[in-house]
Amino acid sequence: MRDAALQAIEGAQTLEALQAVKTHYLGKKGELTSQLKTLGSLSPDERRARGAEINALKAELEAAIETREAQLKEEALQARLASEAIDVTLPAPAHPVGGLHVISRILGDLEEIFERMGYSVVEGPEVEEDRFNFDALNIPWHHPARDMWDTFWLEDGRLLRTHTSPMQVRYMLAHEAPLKIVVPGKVFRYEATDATHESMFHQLEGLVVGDHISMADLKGTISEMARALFGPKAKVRFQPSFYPFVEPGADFAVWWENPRGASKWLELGGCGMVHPQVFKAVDDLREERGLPRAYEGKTGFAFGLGPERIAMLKYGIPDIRYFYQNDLRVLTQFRGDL
Ligand code: FA5
Repeated sequence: MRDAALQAIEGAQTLEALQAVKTHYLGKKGELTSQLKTLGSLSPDERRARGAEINALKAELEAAIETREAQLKEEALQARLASEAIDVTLPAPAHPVGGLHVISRILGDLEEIFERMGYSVVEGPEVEEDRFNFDALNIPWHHPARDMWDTFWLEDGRLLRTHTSPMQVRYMLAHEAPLKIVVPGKVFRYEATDATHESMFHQLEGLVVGDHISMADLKGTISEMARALFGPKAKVRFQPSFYPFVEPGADFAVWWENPRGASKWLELGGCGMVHPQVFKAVDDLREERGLPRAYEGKTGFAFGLGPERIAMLKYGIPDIRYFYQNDLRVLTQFRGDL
């Protein structure tokens, strides 16, 4: 029995198999246990001798089981370690990468175009004061032109700027001519949205002031921008229009050579020669602050355009509302390079 038992212990390949062997020999009804039970029928001398023999065998089997059990546990541990090992040389799973919003990219392109022409890029506040958004731009409170810009008013009398033009005033308050700036930023209008109108959108304002700035400079600048944006064949059209802060005023459109479909004029923005009333308002505000009047006799031009309109045309996006619904299926198509 000893040899068979030791062989069975050695041969057990799993802890469960070893437990079965243990039960077979040492369990309550096991082979060895049942031999112990027969001792009672032997004479005292025989019982002692046989008892000692059986107990020695029991101890030997128990020791062998313990050893085998330790071996099997070690093997199981090694197997688990091997299977759970982390291969640090494997490439990490790819994480989705973010990108710039298509409007940020268009504004970035525009800034670059104007920086190449010597302009500075400056930004202004989105919460604005009435006098900068309207009054100083020759739009007093009773002026019907206020209806051109439906306004979100705040409880404290301030407002969400309806255009980037108030930065014309703010910048001239703090700086003297000559100056050349563009102002990218968000603007807000309290109006119903449709496929071409949002209540929050962006503008890029431009302002150039100096001694002999003319309408020809304005036209040349807008044409240059159009060529940089849409290629050397881009054409620009100016049509008379009214804005209280310019005289004369115009709207400008760019001819869009669409490689995939119908070409058309894109109404991009408003522009004109800075109104003398604006220079006067700026000088009055400067005087109020103890600064010298600086804009008498100066001339300048200004323009304001909508980058959403550029993006819609350039990428064939049919509805302006797609830009701000945060739908990744739309946005990731225009992510481009980081
Ligand atoms: C203005 O806001 C003037 N401040 C522009 C200006 C600046 C004129 C300097 C003269 C001198 P207007 O409201 O037309 O003008 O808006 C200018 C451009 O912003 C439009 O041509 C259009 O491209 C864009 N825009 C206007 N309203 C919306 C709107 N609701 N949603 C999207 N884009 C708009």
